[in-house]
Amino acid sequence: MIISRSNLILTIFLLFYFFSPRSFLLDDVIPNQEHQFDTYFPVVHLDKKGDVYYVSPQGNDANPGSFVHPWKTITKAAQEVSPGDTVYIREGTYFEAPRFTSSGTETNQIRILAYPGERPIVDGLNQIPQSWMGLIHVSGDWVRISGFEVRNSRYVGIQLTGQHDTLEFIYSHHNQRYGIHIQGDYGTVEDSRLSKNAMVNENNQTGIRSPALYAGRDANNGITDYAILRNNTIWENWGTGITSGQSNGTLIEGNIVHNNSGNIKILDSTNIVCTRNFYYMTPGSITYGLGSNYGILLGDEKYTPPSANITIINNIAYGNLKNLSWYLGVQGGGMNNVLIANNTFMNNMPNDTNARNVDIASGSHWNVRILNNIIVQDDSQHIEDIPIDPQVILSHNLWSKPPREEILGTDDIIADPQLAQTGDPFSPEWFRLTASSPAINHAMSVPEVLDDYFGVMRDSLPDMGAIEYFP
Ligand SMILES: [Ca+2]
Ligand SMILES: [Ca+2]
Repeated sequence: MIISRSNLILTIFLLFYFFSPRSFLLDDVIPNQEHQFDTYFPVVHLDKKGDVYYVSPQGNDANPGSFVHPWKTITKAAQEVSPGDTVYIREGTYFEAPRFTSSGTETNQIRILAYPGERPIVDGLNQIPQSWMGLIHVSGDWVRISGFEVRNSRYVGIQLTGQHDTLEFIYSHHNQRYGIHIQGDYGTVEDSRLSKNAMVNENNQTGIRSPALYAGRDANNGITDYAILRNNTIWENWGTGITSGQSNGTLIEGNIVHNNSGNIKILDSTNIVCTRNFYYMTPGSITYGLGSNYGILLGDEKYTPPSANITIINNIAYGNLKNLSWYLGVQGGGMNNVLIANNTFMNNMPNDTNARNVDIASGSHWNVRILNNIIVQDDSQHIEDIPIDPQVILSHNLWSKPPREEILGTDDIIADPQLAQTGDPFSPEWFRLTASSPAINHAMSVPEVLDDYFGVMRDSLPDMGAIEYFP
């Protein structure tokens, strides 16, 4: 008789089950069927994928860390976890600064998860941790943390210095410096919320505008590679919303970034893709007029590395000081192989003499392409301040009012783009094209732009702006 491996495991399990004392089984059984494991055997771990532990404020670190007898601190869990282990954190507030130094593997991540339906809070009371550390600090690789609220860190909310670490469903707020800092390579932050970070600059009192979400400055080699910052909501931070700085290969995708001291900053970075983000300023918001309130700001500060290969496509910007800008840093330089395509840039901050909708300083630019954008400026302010430079190529843009003659391309359109402008202006739907929009089918094909803001594939005659029109 041939017995398959899974049948053999099941047989052994059943033998254990029926011939074991029952108390032997109860402690580690997952009490909630929402957790799906390929093979979960609570006692014998014949096909071991890792242990499951629990932490609760009502627990005790002398306990075994089971559901019935949980640990008390996340710090204890951090000391005990091995590859493949899962730790569920129960509801409550934890006043501690756990450090995850153990590494998982690609197939056996270490998972630190909020218990389903519960939201554990890690609170630093503005007293911990020490400078340059995260209140939750991850130096191991392949660690996944999900569902936490992190607040009042004396420095960083969560810091990732290992590789392949992932954060998801995090709410990081009221931290003194960064909300989340990815330093190690292949870090991911998704579906998270960040607000009221850079409290050190509350009401613009210090000028220390620490980013809420920051990818950069790998402690190992200086450059943070391949961070993914995706589908996060980032608002009312006293520093920059998102910064990619001293990094390579960062993907900034699908974020809603609004009313930060500045919204998105890309500097000292190579091979960056910034796509499908919606970023805006609302008059009357707490940061409005404090700091510089830029939309996307490009430039270099450290020149390690000098920025190059930046792709900015399918974004929607509304009411920023400058919806897109590049500044000349102290060491000079220029925009190096930059594509700015199929964005919708609408109105900059009113009544600000520094405001420009699209503002690019002169520099030693190379292969800068500004294509298929919709640029709307409803008031009398400048619609562009772009250098007249053969390396800055403009084509197929729609302008609501004329740019300077040298900036106007032969296939450009000067017209009202006829945006929907119905419902909430601070929602992407407001920026959809209507049926008679002159932007429809008048973009040029750009290989880098296959889909639109909503991730919908564009048709064979692409439209200008961030959103493809479908009747
Ligand atoms: Ca690196
Ligand atoms: Ca079309």
